[in-house]
Amino acid sequence: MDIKTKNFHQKHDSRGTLTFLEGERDVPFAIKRIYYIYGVHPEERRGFHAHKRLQQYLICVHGKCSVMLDNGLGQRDHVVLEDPNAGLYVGPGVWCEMYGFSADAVLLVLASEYYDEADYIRDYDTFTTYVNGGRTL
Ligand code: T46
Repeated sequence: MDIKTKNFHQKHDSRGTLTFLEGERDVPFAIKRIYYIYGVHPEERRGFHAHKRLQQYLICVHGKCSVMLDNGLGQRDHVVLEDPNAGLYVGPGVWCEMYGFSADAVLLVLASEYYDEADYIRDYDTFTTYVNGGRTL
């Protein structure tokens, strides 16, 4: 499955901590878009889609949330995001569901492409057909 977790650079001093990352250096793409998700009810789930081309880094910069990742070929993973210094890379062709948001969670996402609804696969059966080679979408 095309996912990985990574810790970014941190600078600590008496004033606190600064984390930084650079496009095409710390993340493997030029960052074209940033969005963030917050105010999610703890019982709510989001996502339920995969992307055809989009690469993303998910960083929970405050609070906590979890991500379920599925490659459509029988492999599933769950990743807890609760460290503002840690990112989860999600490549194309990975079904993604976010859940378990704490009330104070802020999920920051760095994306390799501008928003394009045509890049989303929002139906799970269509997704499994897609990753199994039925790429006639
Ligand atoms: C993803 C996960 C991690 C825009 O107009 N522009 C944007 O850049 C984005 C991200 C969304 N939207 C619109 C599309 C929908 O009308 O905002 C609305 C909510 O988006 P969506 O239901 O796709 O949100 P999530 O939380 O289910 O998924 C989002 C991203 O869309 C998706 O790419 O990988 O976060």
